[in-house]
Amino acid sequence: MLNPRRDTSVVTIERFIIEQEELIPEATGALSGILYDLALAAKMIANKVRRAGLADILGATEDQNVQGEVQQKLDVYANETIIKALDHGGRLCAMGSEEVEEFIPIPKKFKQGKYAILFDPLDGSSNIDVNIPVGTIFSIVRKISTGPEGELKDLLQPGYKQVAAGYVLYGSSTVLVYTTGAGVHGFTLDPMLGEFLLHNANITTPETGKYLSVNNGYEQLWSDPVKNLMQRYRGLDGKREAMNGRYVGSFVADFHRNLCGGGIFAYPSNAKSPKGKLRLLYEASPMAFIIEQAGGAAIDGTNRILDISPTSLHQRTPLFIGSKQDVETAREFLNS
Ligand code: AFP
Repeated sequence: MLNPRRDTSVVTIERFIIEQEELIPEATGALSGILYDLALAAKMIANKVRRAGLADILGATEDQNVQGEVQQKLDVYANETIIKALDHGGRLCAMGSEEVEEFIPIPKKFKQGKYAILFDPLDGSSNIDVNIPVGTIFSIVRKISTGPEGELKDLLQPGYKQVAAGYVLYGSSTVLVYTTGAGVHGFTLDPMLGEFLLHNANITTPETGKYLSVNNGYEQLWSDPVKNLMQRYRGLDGKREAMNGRYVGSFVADFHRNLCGGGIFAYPSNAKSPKGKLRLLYEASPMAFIIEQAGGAAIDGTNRILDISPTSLHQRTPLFIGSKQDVETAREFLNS
């Protein structure tokens, strides 16, 4: 059967966002405006990433980010591009970036808006120099503070409060996937047109899948329940067929593959990193919103990621995210 959107029409992200907005009578267009601005920033970053080997933009800067990690030049470019694309539209009251320690206020010269945004400008950036896909992740919440300007508490909200979340994968093509709580929709950037075109409306993820994405290098640091869980996924306890190991080391790339093909991405706690590595607000929470909208699940081992109330901007969380049954297996092993 023909899919009317895919086969008989060309739907740009702008058109799709407008059509989605029209379904909500009270919508003011502010959220749509933020999504357009993000799509523009994504095109600019994609353009830079594509030219990474040509221009003088590979390699590290002299600085470290808030996580103590060396900042790549493209990290800095992506961070500044997103801030500049979003700060002046009158739609946001605050921003938080994985690359910036403190909360980022909206400059006083611009109007304050009713939303706040958190983003990881270039996730997986240690992979850039070797031409491996990287991504951008974003999460949008409503302003909850009552003063005229945004406050930290606007950013420190549990994931179930998100009104939109998405990611951009700068891979063999540039793909933008987002949800506003009404399904998960995927767009591919046509580089000739400079437009994101709808390629997959209402993406769903399989109930169980074949891909296992985990860094086995930490095995000796894992707890026994985590080791036993991985034995199960690898089919070594004879209770399931072995999953295929796939680990890029760019969360967005691993997540996107598993969203489409099914399976699980795991970054458990280990003896050296009791909270794992991934950041709750910049990585886990937005992807948890997306995976749940696609029919999957995300937990920290015990708790639903979307129910965790953050206490700081850069807090980390262990993460098990992907197909519902595969995440349920993690819950069983880690709580028995
Ligand atoms: P970078 O942005 O520093 O490359 O970190 C990427 C990341 O946060 C996430 O994208 C990966 O899944 C994860 O780290 C990889 O971490 P390990 O190297 O510890 O497996």
